[in-house]
Amino acid sequence: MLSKEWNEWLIINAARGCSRENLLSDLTIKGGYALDVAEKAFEGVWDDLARCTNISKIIKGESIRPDIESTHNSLKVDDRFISILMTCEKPRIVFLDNVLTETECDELIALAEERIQRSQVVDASSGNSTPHGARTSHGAFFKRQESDLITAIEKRLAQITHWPIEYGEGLQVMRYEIGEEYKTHYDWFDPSKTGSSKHLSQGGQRVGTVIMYLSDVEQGGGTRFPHLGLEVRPKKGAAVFFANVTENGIPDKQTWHAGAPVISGVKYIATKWMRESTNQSS
Ligand SMILES: O=C(O)CCC(=O)C(=O)O
Repeated sequence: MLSKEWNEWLIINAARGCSRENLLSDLTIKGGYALDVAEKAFEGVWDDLARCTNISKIIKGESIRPDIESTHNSLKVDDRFISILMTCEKPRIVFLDNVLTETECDELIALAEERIQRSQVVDASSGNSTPHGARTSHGAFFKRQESDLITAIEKRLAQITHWPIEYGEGLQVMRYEIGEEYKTHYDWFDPSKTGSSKHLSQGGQRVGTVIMYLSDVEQGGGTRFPHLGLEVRPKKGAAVFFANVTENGIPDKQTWHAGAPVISGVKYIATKWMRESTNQSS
């Protein structure tokens, strides 16, 4: 445990954007703390910071994460009814049907196939994207509002989740063939990892995820949440939404999830990640 003075020093300097290396070096050399004590304090400071920045928004009645109004069993957006088939409060997960039409799914797949490449993951230390054995699918990125179809889908998602289009990352379509998967991971950026800073500085934390299923899959390919014993099975046109942060804005460890290996068929999904604020990189 750090003294009250050193803890305050750590919170202030982490909030100023000082690097992990410099903070740990000062805590160990100047503060005289053992490295494991300093590292533990450094990791814990991000929860404190998230609480501080979000408390002011909560007091003002502002939302700190996207969410779906689920008091009724369906939602009317534009010209369509979207069914709410499953909800969970903590972590916040909502399973929706009829989010996309068959034609929208097919058109998105066709667009993605023109530019599909081996999927990558964000390296926690460098922040760069790199191919990895944990994610064996192929994927295609689209710019925000790149075409009429994408704009229509993004508007619909913004209406459903009460989260502005500009806070979203560009849509990503992924294809999983037999045996391909995305092993367990979090969608939120870990603030204690060096590589996260470049992502967090462009629109903040990933506060929500919507995974839209573009194909039916004969066997396998579910979206699994191992901490909850929950698996969402792919259904063309359906979608699963989850908030990556708690109601206080803290990265939610319960959202540990995976795309299970496809056993038979081909799985296509479109993922929309939503940031805390305007995301200029998309
Ligand atoms: O393929 C899936 O079902 C999960 C995809 C996923 O985890 C993601 O896009 O973050």
